[in-house]
Amino acid sequence: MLKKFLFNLLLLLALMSFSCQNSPDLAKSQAVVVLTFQGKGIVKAINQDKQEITLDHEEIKDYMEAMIMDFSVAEKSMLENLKVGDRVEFTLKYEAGINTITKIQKL
Ligand SMILES: [Cu+2]
Repeated sequence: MLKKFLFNLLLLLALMSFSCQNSPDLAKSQAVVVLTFQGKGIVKAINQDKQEITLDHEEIKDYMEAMIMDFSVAEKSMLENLKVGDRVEFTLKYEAGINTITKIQKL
């Protein structure tokens, strides 16, 4: 009797952990939010090694106030023709909490 109870309990726990492990992961993978924003700013620094650019950017509509911050760029080559002081226009991709500049050009 006790054995059957324990078995049922274990079965229940197994089912619970199965559903708990799977449904949130599934929900997460289906709900990866990818957003893109357009921005403008001034180049403050370029770090080729870290593949980063520091921009003094204007307000990014529906996303950020104006500020100076570092951004990762999708490819190192995107930094090649830029220098400190350039005014730029950029496309920012937000995915799973990470910002990446996917396009940047001098204005
Ligand atoms: Cu910012």
